Amino acid sequence: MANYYQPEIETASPEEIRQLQNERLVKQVKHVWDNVPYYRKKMEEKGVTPDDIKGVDDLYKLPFLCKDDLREAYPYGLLGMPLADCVRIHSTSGTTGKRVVAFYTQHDVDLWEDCCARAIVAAGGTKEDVCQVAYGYGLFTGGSGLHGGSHKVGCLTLPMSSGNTDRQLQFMTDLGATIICCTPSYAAYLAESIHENGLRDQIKLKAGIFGAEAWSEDMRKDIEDKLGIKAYDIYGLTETSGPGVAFECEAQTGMHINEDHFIAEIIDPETGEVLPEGEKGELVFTAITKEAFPLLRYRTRDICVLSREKCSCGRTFVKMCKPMGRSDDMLIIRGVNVFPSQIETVLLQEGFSPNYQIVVDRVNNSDTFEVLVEMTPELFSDSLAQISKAEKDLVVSLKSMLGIAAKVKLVAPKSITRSEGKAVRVIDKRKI
Ligand code: DLL
Repeated sequence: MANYYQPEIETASPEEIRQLQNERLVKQVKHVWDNVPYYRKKMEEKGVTPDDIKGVDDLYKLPFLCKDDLREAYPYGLLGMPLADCVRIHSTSGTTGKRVVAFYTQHDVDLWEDCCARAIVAAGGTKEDVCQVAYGYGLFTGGSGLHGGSHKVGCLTLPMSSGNTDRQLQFMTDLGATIICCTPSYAAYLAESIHENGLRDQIKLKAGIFGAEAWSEDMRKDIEDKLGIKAYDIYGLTETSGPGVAFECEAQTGMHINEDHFIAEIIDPETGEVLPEGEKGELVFTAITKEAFPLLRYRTRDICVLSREKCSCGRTFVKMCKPMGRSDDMLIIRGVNVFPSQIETVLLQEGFSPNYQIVVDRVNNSDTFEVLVEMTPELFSDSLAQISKAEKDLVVSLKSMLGIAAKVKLVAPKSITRSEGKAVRVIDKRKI
């Protein structure tokens, strides 16, 4: 019996949910104290022991974790279980060369898939549905997460992975997919292709579950109109398992956070102070059921507002709004997390100066990504062939660091405007 089906939790009273969180938090803090020396040291430095944490009200006493901690503790330093008990990793970009690696026990995978199953059920999914998973499979969490969730609901699962649009459309029409899971930008692209190919009458889609990047209400309307579906948002991050930390219901007024697995806080990103409900700030998660990668007070850098207003769907889990931006400089380009510092690392390794500019735009619902880099004076006086070779080499090095292709344009020395204050490294022309 799939254990995602727990309507009694999704609609429990806030007091019951709080009680469950209190119990799970106390247990989790003890688990981390006993098994994660890196975090135990942080607690000791703050003068906190597990005895000080009696419930959610004491959460503020615990130290934060952030991406830098993950880098410092890479790869095994935050592991909460023996490696022999872990069955999976997933990974995403880190702030510099080191990637974030998250570990899962079989129990972690099960709970994660339950969370994704809830998202599919909230989008109207049942065992009668054909669910096309067009998020990337592999190190990225999108494909595996929704795939597992789809199995738990009992849908016929089409494990398409991302890309290969012709094949996506063929399976979508031939097998009568009723639910599509992918990034919103890919959904918009699929919608366009369906129109161009005159396939609108041949598709049976009723719902889409879209996340991993920011998307606007306008984009939602556009996709819904073009595909004749209801488009649901889904949120998550690799560090907290992946998609399914929060999901939208039919009310489409924010995403319910799976509070039996995650405690959410909103903090002031400057001071770290916890903000009252309804205020805008940085979203922080404490994972209270994860065994292998049990992060406490993890700073997501996503800027958000939480709301406990009664939801018409009957679920009582707190809702988060669509992320409104980030408190760091991470960009999400074609669904891939990119940090300017990664680009800087490559340029310095390849003998360039750190004078560069990243230009991102969205053309035909797809992200364009260009990096302008100043040539060294020596290269500038070289032949065009050598300059072109240097450009090609940089494309390869950047692709290997970032995991996605950037267009590289080498420009004359000192031609990128110098700033008197903060350098303007990123020109993001996308309207989100
Ligand atoms: O993007 C996990 C995911 C996969 C979520 C599929 C939803 C669907 P990461 O690659 O680690 O994990 O990136 C996490 O992506 O901190 C947000 O900044 C952003 N993000 C994720 N979902 C949304 C969303 C996956 N629905 C980072 N809206 C997060 C806006 C989102 N931003």
